[in-house]
Amino acid sequence: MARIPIVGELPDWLSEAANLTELAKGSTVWLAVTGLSRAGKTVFITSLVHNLLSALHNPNRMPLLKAVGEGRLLAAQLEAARAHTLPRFPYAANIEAMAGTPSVWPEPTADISEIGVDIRFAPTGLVGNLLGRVSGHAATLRLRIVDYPGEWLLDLPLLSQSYAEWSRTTLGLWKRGLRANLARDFFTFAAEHPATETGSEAVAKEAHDLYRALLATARDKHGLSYLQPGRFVRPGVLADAPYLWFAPLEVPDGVDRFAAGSLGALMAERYEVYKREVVEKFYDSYFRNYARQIVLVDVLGALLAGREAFEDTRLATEAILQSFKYGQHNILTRLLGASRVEKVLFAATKADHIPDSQRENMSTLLRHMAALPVLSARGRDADIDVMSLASVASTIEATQVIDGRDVEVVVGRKVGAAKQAKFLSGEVPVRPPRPDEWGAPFLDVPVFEPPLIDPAPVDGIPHINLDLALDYLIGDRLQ
Ligand SMILES: Nc1nc2c(ncn2[C@@H]2O[C@H](COP(=O)(O)OP(=O)(O)O)[C@@H](O)[C@H]2O)c(=O)[nH]1
Ligand SMILES: [Mg+2]
Repeated sequence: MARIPIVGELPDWLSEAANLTELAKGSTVWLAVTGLSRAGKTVFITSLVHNLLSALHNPNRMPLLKAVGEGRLLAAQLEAARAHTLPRFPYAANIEAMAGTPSVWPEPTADISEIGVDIRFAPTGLVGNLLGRVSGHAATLRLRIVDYPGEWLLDLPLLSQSYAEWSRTTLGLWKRGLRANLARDFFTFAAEHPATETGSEAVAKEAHDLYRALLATARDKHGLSYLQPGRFVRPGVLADAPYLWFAPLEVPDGVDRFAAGSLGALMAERYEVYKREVVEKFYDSYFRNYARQIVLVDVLGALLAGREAFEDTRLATEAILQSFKYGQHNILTRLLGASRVEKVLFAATKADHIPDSQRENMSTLLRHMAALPVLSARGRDADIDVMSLASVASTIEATQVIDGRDVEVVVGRKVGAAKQAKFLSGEVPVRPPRPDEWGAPFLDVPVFEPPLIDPAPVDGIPHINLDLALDYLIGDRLQ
């Protein structure tokens, strides 16, 4: 008779599974994909799904996902459409766009969406032996992938700030550097409307419109990204609910309450509704399920956009990191209770823009941008790792002789260009550059046309490290 293995040898998730029959029927893992707009979420999910669906036909696409590399993948198919609570991620339309002639990048999307892939696989070793008795050796993992705007995570600090505190912090930031220039009109308005004046719907709405226009300009024209509240930038389905009609006001130090009927009181009331109805609800209804998350960061884009934009991306990345830290008296711990994010990968995207030798630099830079831990931290916080990847490799590597030296370049076709060209990237810095080191742009980052793609899930899409990323995120669930 076979000996019953000790429970200590089982992977964590299995000891939590109800029983083996349950496991054979399938378990579910949520993978949330987030990042600031244009970081590459849509392209990442589209390529990931396409490569998973293609992996059976072309295992060479995803060898570093161990279930594929070890030949244990048995099937992967899109989950049948059912009554989803979230809008469905437009995978088919995106693939069609990228496989067209000319090939185009998918349309940007602004709201949360999801898509499911059912993965059938042969489990390894111990689990496989146990499972073999109930199911003939196959297990199913349902991977539910969710795309949500990283901007929403920038709202976490609001939960521990009163309206007065938030106003002071926010306007303090807008008084510095480039931001001060952009915010001039808003400050003129704020000076004319102290928090103590009689509350007026019209003034509140005007303040809101001005502030929201300021956020849009900062993002679209200057590449800034540390912008709060997140829903003013990425409203999703909320669009223009009246409780959103608030904005920060000049609130003197020491003041925390406002007289009934004042403009400050009206703003504070809406701010509190926003926190409760939008921010808390997002964490409570959605975020708590997302045990595995990947945060995409366009490190190269931020470097190119210059010092202030880079510093803003750094601030935003650091703020996003806070959603994965669970201190003892942390607001998030109170909100989420026992549900915890287990693994987070911070990934520098679009690594196909630079030669292989620079990619390590790019992940190191990302690590330093947000003081990300060097090793995954065991314990209270989520396990965190950092890497660089390209969801859709749109270039190939080559060398070019310059001044008698071999220099690595990438070869690709810029969108709209007639033919391919070689691109030299220069050295990616491993630390955020010092203020005096900015000046000439570090890198010349073009928008490359995606490669030729077969819309049928057979050949897959060339990528860099997509399989490695997925193995880090869900590999333990495919053992
Ligand atoms: N070369 C290259 N470009 C990419 C890659 N991923 C994203 N991009 C570019 O970045 C743009 C924004 O990506 P998208 O996924 O729409 O960003 P989202 O706003 O985070 O969903 C795309 O239209 C592409 O031009 C990649 O892996 N390689
Ligand atoms: Mg998108």
